[in-house]
Amino acid sequence: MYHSKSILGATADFTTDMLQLSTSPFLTHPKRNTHKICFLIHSLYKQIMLKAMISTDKIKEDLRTRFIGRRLHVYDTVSSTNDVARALALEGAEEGTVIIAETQTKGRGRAGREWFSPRGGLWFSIILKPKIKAREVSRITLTVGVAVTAALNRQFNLNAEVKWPNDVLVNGRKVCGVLTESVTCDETVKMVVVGIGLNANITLEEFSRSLRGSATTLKEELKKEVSLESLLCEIFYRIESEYVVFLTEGFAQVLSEWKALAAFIGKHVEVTVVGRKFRGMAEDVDEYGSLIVRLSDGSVKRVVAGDVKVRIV
Ligand code: BT5
Repeated sequence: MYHSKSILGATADFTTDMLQLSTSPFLTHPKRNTHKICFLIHSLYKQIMLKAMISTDKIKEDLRTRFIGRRLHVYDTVSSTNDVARALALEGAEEGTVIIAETQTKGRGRAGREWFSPRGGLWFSIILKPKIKAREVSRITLTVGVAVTAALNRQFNLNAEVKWPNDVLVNGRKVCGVLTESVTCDETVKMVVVGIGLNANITLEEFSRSLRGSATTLKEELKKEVSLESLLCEIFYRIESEYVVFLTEGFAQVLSEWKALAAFIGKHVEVTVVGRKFRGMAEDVDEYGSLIVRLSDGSVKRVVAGDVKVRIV
């Protein structure tokens, strides 16, 4: 079943804009030509707006999954798709329900960091209800990282890599971030919301100066725009496949796929945990998704994903 709230929302927004425009002094100019020009501007604006919308119909045509994306809520603007997903999940939304927004006003990363979410990107959250323990939640982040990376490499022939704990990189720059949030009870997971932010049809000039050095976009890497709908379908398909493997066969296979795509295993890294830094060799990622770092004195530190930053030095 598909919901098209956003399409209606966008149409409503557009109508409002038109009404606002048509009450402007410019539009009420007596000369006919002015009216014609305004009409043309409106038509053009309408075409641009409709082109920019993510089409639920196109997604429906391409979808190859059993449950991820079968229920879809597409919005024009929300604060954060993770918040909408969480609210829907608490109201009983089914596993696999996806919430997509064209833009987010309060997109966030881990530890409340800001996530830049302009039009042209893919900002979406998936509701999952895995029967796993709370300590396994970081496995979901790694599973989704593998799936998004594989989708990018397959669709665009890129050399995307995963970076612990929640990034996907292209040419060493962040193209995607994953934010996994869960509701647990007595160490058992009740539901997980996986938020995925993927810089698709955005130019780097749109980013702040500070982000320009570390981020990239598909448009920048491929020198063209991509179909958001077919990319979404590929990602849904990959996430569902990896997720089912994780739940039915165990995490080992997904973890070995993750390691094969990992950007910095075997490299010297600087790790910042809640503001405190240390350096060492990123040796491995264990079965619970913790990073194993060997320090210069030979001892080993196990770093749990959380408010952690890692950079290659
Ligand atoms: C993440 O956090 O990378 C997780 C991002 C998840 C975003 C999605 S969008 C849909 C859903 N709804 C949400 O509200 N969130 C999810 P973290 O590892 O903490 O990285 C955050 C850092 O990435 C920021 O502090 C910036 O330095 C950087 N950043 C912000 N926006 C970015 C962007 N669009 N592309 C690349 N880097 C960005």
